[in-house]
Amino acid sequence: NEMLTWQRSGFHFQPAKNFQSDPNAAMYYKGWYHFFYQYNPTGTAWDYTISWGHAVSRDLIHWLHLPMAMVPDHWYDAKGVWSGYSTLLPDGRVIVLYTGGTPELVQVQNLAVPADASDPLLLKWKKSSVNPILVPPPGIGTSDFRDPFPIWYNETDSNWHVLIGSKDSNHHGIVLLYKTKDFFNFTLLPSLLHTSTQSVGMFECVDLYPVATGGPLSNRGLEMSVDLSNGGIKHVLKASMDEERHDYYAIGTFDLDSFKWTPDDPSIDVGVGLRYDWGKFYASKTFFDTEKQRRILWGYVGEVDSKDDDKMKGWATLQNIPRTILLDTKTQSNLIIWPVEEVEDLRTDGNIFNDIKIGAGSSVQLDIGAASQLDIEAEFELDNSALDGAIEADVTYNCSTSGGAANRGLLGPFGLLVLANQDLTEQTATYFYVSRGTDGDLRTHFCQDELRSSKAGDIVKRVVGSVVPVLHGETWSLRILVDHSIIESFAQRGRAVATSRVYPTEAIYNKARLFLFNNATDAKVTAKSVKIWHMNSTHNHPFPGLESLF
Ligand code: DQQ
Repeated sequence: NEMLTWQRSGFHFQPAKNFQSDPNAAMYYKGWYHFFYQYNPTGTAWDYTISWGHAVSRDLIHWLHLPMAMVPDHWYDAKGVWSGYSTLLPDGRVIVLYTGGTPELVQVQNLAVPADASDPLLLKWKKSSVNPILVPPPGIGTSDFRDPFPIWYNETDSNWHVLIGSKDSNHHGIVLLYKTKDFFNFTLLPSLLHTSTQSVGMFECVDLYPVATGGPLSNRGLEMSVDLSNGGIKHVLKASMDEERHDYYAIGTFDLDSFKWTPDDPSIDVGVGLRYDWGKFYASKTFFDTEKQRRILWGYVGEVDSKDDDKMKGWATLQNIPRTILLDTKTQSNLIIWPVEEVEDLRTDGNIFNDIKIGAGSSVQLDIGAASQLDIEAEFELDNSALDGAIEADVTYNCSTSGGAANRGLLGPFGLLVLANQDLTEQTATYFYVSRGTDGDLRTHFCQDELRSSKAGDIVKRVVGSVVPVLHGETWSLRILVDHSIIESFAQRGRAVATSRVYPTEAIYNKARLFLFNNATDAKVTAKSVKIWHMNSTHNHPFPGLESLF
């Protein structure tokens, strides 16, 4: 039916059909960005036929879907070619390490290389004859040993280093570290890279990478091999919590001598503190883009509708628009996560609105025509008199327990209603909620309210979000990518992110609308500027000449 058809994305990464999940590996190789991901060729949900899907792009936005890179075809991956990572070795070779499920469901690590390294499309992959190269070590559960990542070379001891996530007997997430010179003989280091301070369970899809705290390097991504001796470098450790299903990161220090990573603040360790994304986003990975010297993050954005609906659609889950990652040099305590600049090439038909006053308790429709594929940048100001006066006794606001955008405070909520129908009975609200404590300090929450996003049943709807730093003199800013059933929102130029999957029943096709809203009881809110672009679709852009290859 047309409601389900409408849900397919216009410009997000999406194979023609079936189920996709974890981004497995990405790299720039001989002129192409390669993307590998968990793909089920036989159905719209995860099962043991899980394989590696593969696509290439010139710009990280327009994709050419290629045949699967790897499928379960050996005993050591009979129950699935699970997640892993590709590494571009300094000599130009490419290797892939991945987890295989054995017939007994033991998780083992395997090695694969391109069958023909001169092929820029890397169409064929060869699994190593010595697989599996790693089996679970004593004391580690046979189904708690997966997702090798990243692999980097350490010149001081001429070894490759591989991280693998697991959990210990106290239910703490742990990161094992192996060294190898030949990807055949491995040494497990006696100490762990990290043990989570809290009992958060298995660490899936571990990632570790450097970021610069200031100076010229802080505007670009860094490779694992960056020289640490001059200081000014921190390391981000990230893991996916397989019970809670969220991706957490923490900023800390990586000591190359002891091979230990220590969080700056143990109370916001991996698993309890910062998230890449407060909405739906999982199993993410970064890669270093050698072409543009940036670190890029990808995660998959699962469905929150029913498995039956997925079957009817014939597909399930999306990948986010790839995001660049930098350390926030102003706060030093969070990352800046922002859609890659290439997505802006899809912008067309720009609309700019300036200085729109939104009275307390009102909404303003932005007349832009059909609003299913948009890129929005909005900046808000609060009236000074309201800001000076308002003291909110209750500063315990929390997006997820707040009741959402319908719940009024002195200085919020205010923001945008996307994928809304005309009478606003269907809408997703992306908003700020500002409060001033008795200490005089302002606190800003950035939330996305899915509670009214669809009139359909059998959908998980939440209010997601977190506190976001708004520094002195800054306006409140939102960037929102709207693409049919996915909404990716960025507050304060990427200090906090929230992604939602939504399934409107009325706010679809040319009935999808866009509004500004202010539901504060007191504050006058001005939308200083709102820029809106309609976004082109990407799925009908084959690379001339190449389609015929397959
Ligand atoms: N998905 C993969 C695992 C990984 C999990 C299997 C995370 O390797 O731990 O599809 O979503």
